[in-house]
Amino acid sequence: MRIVSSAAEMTALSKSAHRAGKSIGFVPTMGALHQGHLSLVRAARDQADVVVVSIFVNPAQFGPTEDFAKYPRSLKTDSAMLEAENSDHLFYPSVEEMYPKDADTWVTVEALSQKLDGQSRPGHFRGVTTVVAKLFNIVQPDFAFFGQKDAAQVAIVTKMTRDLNFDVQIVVCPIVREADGLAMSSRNAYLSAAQRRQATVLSRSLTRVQSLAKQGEHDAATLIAAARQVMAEEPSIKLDYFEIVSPTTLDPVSDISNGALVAVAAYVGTTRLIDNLLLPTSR
Ligand code: PAJ
Repeated sequence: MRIVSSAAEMTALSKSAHRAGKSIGFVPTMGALHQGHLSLVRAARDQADVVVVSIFVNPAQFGPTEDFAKYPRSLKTDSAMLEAENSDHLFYPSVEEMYPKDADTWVTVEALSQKLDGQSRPGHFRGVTTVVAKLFNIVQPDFAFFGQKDAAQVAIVTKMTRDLNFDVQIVVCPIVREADGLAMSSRNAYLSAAQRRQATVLSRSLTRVQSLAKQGEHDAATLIAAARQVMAEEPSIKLDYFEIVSPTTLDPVSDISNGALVAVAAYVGTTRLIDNLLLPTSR
């Protein structure tokens, strides 16, 4: 696997792959890789000829009081994991390479960026869409792989890809969980042993909604109330939001019969965790 830190060199590699008739599968990440990330790499390996993974802790998507400085960075173990998955190229740019001092252009999906996590993380999705647009231009992928774990990010990147005519197919992969249900996340590393146990309440609240929905409860307000009751079982965890929305517009729905995205975000100590569940249409 080749580690590439220059954007121009990355683009040259992608162009030569395309000239050779090869398709490119791209997995953007911020590193501190776990099985969730690797599931995307495997999907890329299955679907494309050349697999490019990026690791870039993107300062533009962190708020001023957020964890940019302490975000886990582990290039050595990450690159060994990617090597073991037969990735072809690791794009690992510096902040200066991605954001030269005079950079002054942003990509924003206006309305969607204000919904769900966008409400409590102002500017977050502007940072995500700007870096993903730049990465798409640099890597020139045919397919780009994203995890359902970040459901709002999926909706926003899909919208950006359409609105800006990126010639990239977005492939969404299911959430990979720990044995006790906790969604895998690089941020789980911040949790103490006690917090790690408490954190399972997020997935338990979603499971509760899922079983009530299966029993025929279609009213979103009733489902949210039941989920909030489960969340209250861990009083030290501070709920940020629990919402039932359309997976594409991220607007609340009052009835889940046409399918819905059930999304939760909560603070476990100072660590913000998110999780979600896609309910299928029951009509
Ligand atoms: P990061 O949090 O590193 O996640 C990279 C990709 O891995 C995202 O598409 C995310 O949804 C996926 N992922 C994370 N945990 C997962 C899990 N448990 N199961 C399945 N997929 C999972 O998301 C970002 O980085 C950044 O915002 C990025 C898109 C790289 C832009 O900076």
